Amino acid sequence: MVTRKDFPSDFVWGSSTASYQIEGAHDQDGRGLSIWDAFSHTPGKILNGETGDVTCDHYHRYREDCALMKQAGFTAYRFSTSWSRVMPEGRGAVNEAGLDFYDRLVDELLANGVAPWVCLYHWDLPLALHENGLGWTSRDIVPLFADYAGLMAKRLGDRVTHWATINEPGVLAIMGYVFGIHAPGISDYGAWLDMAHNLNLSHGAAVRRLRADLPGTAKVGAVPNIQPVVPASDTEADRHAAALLDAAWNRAFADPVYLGAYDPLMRRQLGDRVRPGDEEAIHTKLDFFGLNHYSPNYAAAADNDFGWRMTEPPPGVETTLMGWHVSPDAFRDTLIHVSKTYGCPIYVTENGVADEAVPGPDGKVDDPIRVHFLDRYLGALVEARAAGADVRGYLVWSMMDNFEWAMGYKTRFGITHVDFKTQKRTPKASYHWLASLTGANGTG
Ligand code: GCO
Repeated sequence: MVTRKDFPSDFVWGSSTASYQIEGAHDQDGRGLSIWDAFSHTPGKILNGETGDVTCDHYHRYREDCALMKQAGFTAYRFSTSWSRVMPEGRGAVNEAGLDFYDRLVDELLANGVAPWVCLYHWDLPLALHENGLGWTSRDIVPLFADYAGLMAKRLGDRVTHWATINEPGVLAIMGYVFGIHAPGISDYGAWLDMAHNLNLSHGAAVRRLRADLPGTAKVGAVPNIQPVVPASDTEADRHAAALLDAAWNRAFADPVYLGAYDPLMRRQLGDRVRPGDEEAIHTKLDFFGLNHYSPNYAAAADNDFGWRMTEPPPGVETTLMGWHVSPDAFRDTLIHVSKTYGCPIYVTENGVADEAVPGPDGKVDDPIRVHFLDRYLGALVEARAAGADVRGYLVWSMMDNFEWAMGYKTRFGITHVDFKTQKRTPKASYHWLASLTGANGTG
C-alpha cells in the first residue's frame, strides 16, 4: 500500500466533479437547458430512463459537500460551471442567480481551505446554441465560448487560481459525435471533424480571454483524457486502426493545444477546415496538463469513415464494472509519456473506478474494489515520478456518486456514497483511506 511518505509534502490532493453530473436544480433560478437535459429526457438514451434533473442536489447541498472535502484533507476541487446556468441561451443575457451560485460555492470552498479549480466546459452545451446552429459543429461558437470564459473570469477570477477550458475533448467528441451515445447523439464523420477543430479553436480563444481578464498569477490549462491505444491484433490493419484512434482520442487535442500542430493523421483528415493561422490560434502557453486517465483503449480496423472501432480488452485481464482494463502500468507509462511529450506539470484531474457499493447493516460503505484500485494506481504514479514525470497532484474521480451519463446511477464512482432518494452522503472506506494519505485522519 502507498503511504503518505511516498508523496512530496506539497503534493495536491483533491477531487473532481462536473456540473450536469452533480448539481441538479436543472430548471431552477433561471438556468437554461443544456444538450444533456434534452438528451437525458429522450427515451432510450439513459439506462432506466434516469436524468440529471436532481442527481446529487449539489446546487443546494454544496456546503455539506465542501465540508466533506475539508474533512478528507483535500486542498483542491475541480468542478465545472454550467454555461447555461449563467447564460441561459449561451449568449447574450446573463443569469445573475447562476453566477451567484458559483460565487457562493467558491467562497464556501475557500472557507474550508479547498482551492476552487474551475473547468469551464464539462459537456453541457447550452441547448439554445445547439438548436440555433451555433453548437460545436459551427465555427461561430468560438467567440461565444470566449465570452463565457470572460464572464466567469471577471466574476470568479479574484479567488479562483486554476482554470481549465474543456474537459476531455476527445471523449466528448467521440461519445457525442462518433458513437452518438452521449449528447447530442450524433454519429457523423464530417460533424466530428468540424467540432473537433472548433473545440480546439474555442480552447485557444478562451485561454486568451482568461489571460486578459485574470490576474497574472492565474494558472490556465486543459484537461485531455490520454489513454494508450492497443491494436486488437498485430495485423497492419489493426495497428493502423489503433494509430487512427490514438489520433482521434488523444492527439487531436493535446498536440495542437500543447505542441502547436496537429499530428499528420488528424491534419490530413481535417483538410481545409484548418485555415491559415488556426494552429497558432489554438496554441498558447499553458501552466498545467490536467490528465484524465482510466485504462488502455483497444482498437481494430473497421469498414467505416473513421477507420477504427473500439474493442473489448483481451480475455482474462482484470476489468472494472464499466468493462475497462485495470492497468496501473498503463497509467504509469501514460504519465511518463505525457510529461516527456507535452512538457507541462501534470495534475491528474480524473482517475477512479466504478462499483455498486452501498451502505451495509452498520451504515458504513465498504468499497474494497476502489481502495485496491486507487492504491495500485497511486503506486504507479509514484513510479512515474521516480522515473522523472512531473506529476504534482491527484484529484480523484469522483468526490461523490453522481450521474454517470448514459449509465445513469448504476455505476458509482464516488468516494462518498449518495443515497439519491434521501440525498444522504456517506463517506466510503476509500474516502477514509485517502484521508490517511492526505494526513487528515492522522494515520498513513
Ligand atoms: C469522463 C468524464 C466523467 C466521467 C468519468 C467516469 O471521463 O467520461 O470526465 O464525467 O463520469 O470519467 O466515466
